[in-house]
Amino acid sequence: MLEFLQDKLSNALSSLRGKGVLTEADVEAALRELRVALLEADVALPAIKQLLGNVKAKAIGDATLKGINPGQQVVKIVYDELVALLGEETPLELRSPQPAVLLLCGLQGGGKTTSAGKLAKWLQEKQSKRVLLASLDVYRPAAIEQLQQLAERVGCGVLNHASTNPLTRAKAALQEAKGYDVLILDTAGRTVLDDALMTELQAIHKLAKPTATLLVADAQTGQAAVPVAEAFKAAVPLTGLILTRLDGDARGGAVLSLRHITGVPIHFVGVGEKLDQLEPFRPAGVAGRILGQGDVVALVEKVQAATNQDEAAALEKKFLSGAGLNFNDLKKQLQMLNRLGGFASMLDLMPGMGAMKTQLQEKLADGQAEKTLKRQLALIDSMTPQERKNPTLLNGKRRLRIAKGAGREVSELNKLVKQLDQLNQMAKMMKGAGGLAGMAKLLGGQRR
Ligand SMILES: Nc1nc2c(ncn2[C@@H]2O[C@H](COP(=O)(O)OP(=O)(O)OP(=O)(O)O)[C@@H](O)[C@H]2O)c(=O)[nH]1
Ligand SMILES: [Mg+2]
Repeated sequence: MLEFLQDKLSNALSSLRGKGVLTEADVEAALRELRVALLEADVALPAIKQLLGNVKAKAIGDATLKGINPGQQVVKIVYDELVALLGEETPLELRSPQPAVLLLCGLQGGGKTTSAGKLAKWLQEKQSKRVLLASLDVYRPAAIEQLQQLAERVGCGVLNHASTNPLTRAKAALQEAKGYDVLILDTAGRTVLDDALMTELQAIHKLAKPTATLLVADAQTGQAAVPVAEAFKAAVPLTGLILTRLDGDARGGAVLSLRHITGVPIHFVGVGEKLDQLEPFRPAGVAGRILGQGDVVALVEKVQAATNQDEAAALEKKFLSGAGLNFNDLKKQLQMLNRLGGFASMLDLMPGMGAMKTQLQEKLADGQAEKTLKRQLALIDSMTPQERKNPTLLNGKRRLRIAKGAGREVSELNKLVKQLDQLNQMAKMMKGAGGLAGMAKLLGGQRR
């Protein structure tokens, strides 16, 4: 589902994600591409404006995190804004005097009746609710039978009443629903311009006093769904949305537009004709799917959570100055790596690291890297403050004591000392060569 949006947005951002240095012009260009992509996906203009306005402000205003490049950071900003546009995850609220009444409304063929059946199944299976389905559609031939058949397949209750007056049927349904947890009212399809049917919907609403009034909208209609939703919202107090046909070749515009424009949450999405093809709407998951850059988003989140950016900046500055790092510095670096879960999980997340990972797999297997990290930290902890500050103090005797204190072999400590030496040699070399970019790369963070 949503492949169209995914293709477009991925393309728009692909030029950014590898960029180590990002100018304002790069951001502008990416935003232009995003705008075209969103328009092509049939997202409504107000929603596009909101999204891009926020992305721009943040992309230009945010300081770059160490450990990721600016392009990756912009991808994360777009992701966050997509999530914001899609709204909070809002489960359908059923708390009410029994039974909770769900009123489904929407355009002809939008998927109301199918969704009523799917919802009944979902409520019954996932929430152990006793559900009664009632069709108030007395206009379309066989509409009542359609719901009856669905109820049989789900194994839930269904209104059995001969009246052909929607309000009489609604009354009967409310009566019959007394032994149930949830009553789902399926209404007749309508075209927005049909005043008579809108008036009828209002009368049903007044009578049934529903716990939730849900608009069932076809995602394939793109931003045409927007005025429809507005018209329904003007007629009855909508509380939520069910978006259907997200499985088809829907360009996805409705998904991004409707929440923003109606101000009511999307509770469920229909992803197929089958009865179990209804999913609770998860904004974060959908944003990830639309963007198709889950790896980058996860990486940025991990780095944000694990690294102390001030500490990282100070370390980098010291490294670049050629002042020489000591064991305190190394410890900080190792701790950051440790918090990131070591190299193994970092490699999983780094774009383009797949090949390297296979090579390193043996080394990294069984959390070996994490274990090594912890041992190295133990060795550093076993040093005196003077030793940590001044690595040249580490003669044979001291090394023996430190290794013993940490319960490790001297050879492991020797390796660690060598590692620090190499780091410092590299700093000197780089300083001489003036290879700032290469050096920054070694630290894992690229600079503007
Ligand atoms: N692919 C797909 N088809 C769906 C989905 N939801 C509904 N449909 C199909 O859409 C068609 C119309 O669905 P209905 O549930 O009858 O629509 P309705 O809103 O009740 O229509 P009216 O009662 O005529 O207003 C049916 O063929 C359904 O199988 C969905 O999520 N995905
Ligand atoms: Mg129907």
